[in-house]
Amino acid sequence: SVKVDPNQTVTERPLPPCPDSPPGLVGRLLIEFSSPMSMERVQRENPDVTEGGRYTPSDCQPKERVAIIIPFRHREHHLKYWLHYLHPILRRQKVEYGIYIINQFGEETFNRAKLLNVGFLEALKDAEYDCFIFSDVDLIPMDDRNLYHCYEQPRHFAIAMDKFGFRLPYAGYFGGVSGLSKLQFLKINGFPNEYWGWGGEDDDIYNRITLNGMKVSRPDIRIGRYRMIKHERDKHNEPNPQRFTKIQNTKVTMRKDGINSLRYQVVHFAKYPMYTNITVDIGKPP
Ligand code: UDH
Ligand code: NGS
Repeated sequence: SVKVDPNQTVTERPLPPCPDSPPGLVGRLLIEFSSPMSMERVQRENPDVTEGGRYTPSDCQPKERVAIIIPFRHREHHLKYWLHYLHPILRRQKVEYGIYIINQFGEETFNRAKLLNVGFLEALKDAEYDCFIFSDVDLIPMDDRNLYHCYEQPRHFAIAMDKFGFRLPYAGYFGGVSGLSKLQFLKINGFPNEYWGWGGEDDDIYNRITLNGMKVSRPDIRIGRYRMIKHERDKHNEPNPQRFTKIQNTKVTMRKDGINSLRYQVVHFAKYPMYTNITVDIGKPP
């Protein structure tokens, strides 16, 4: 806040730290995907979000800077809803954040975990982030008390999804929405780059976490609720037949496959009003 002295010199007052439980939260939210959505409306309703989808609370000083990384290809319809719901939630949570869409270039087999690794590095080139939240584009939290920041241990946010009857499908599930601090992420050498197609990459990340002596933290089951936007199976993201054997080998592969072996090329980088879009060529399966 800026205060003008009687002698006309301008002095900066430090903002108070943001509270651990932001007072403006509303709790359970009504989430639906039947009313049409447009980017113009999202923009109109979020005037305090700045270019590239960045936001900083104006009345308090957040403890950390959060990069939200979304793996993406051909899901424009989902992205509009995601931005429509998440910008106001994150604002109420008093998060300082930036939104990064990591768009896989071309039509080769999709690779979610590799895109997330790219998001980690590219976000760090853009600003000094301390915390990384990795979210599928079709998952919307149903309760704003599910706070999008980092924790003492790697966090699994999407624990009670509608498609699983609002329960965790299995004890080691780490899919959908997860968050790691910069240090936690580097400790596990980031995510695997070698899971092409659907499945298993989230289980590999879970293995990396536990093999490195960490433990997944989760919100209360009544709070970690999510709605998934229903959709058909994507093209070029078929179930990966190698996934079952790969997740048996995390202990040996994690040292050489990860953020230390990541190779990619940025094809296009653009800051739009509601998000930053990074189109990347991540190659194809061997
Ligand atoms: N993603 C894309 N484009 C794709 C594939 C995946 O953007 O072509 C992203 C997107 O953020 C998605 C995430 O990667 O939310 C995970 O994709 P997924 O296909 O692994 O998971 P999802 O649960 O679908 O969205 C699983 C198959 C659904 C079959 C449904 C049949 N009823
Ligand atoms: C497991 C997959 C995970 C996946 C989870 C939920 O079986 O990658 O199902 O899938 N692991 C393997 O295939 C090894 S879902 O019901 O969302 O399609 O996240």
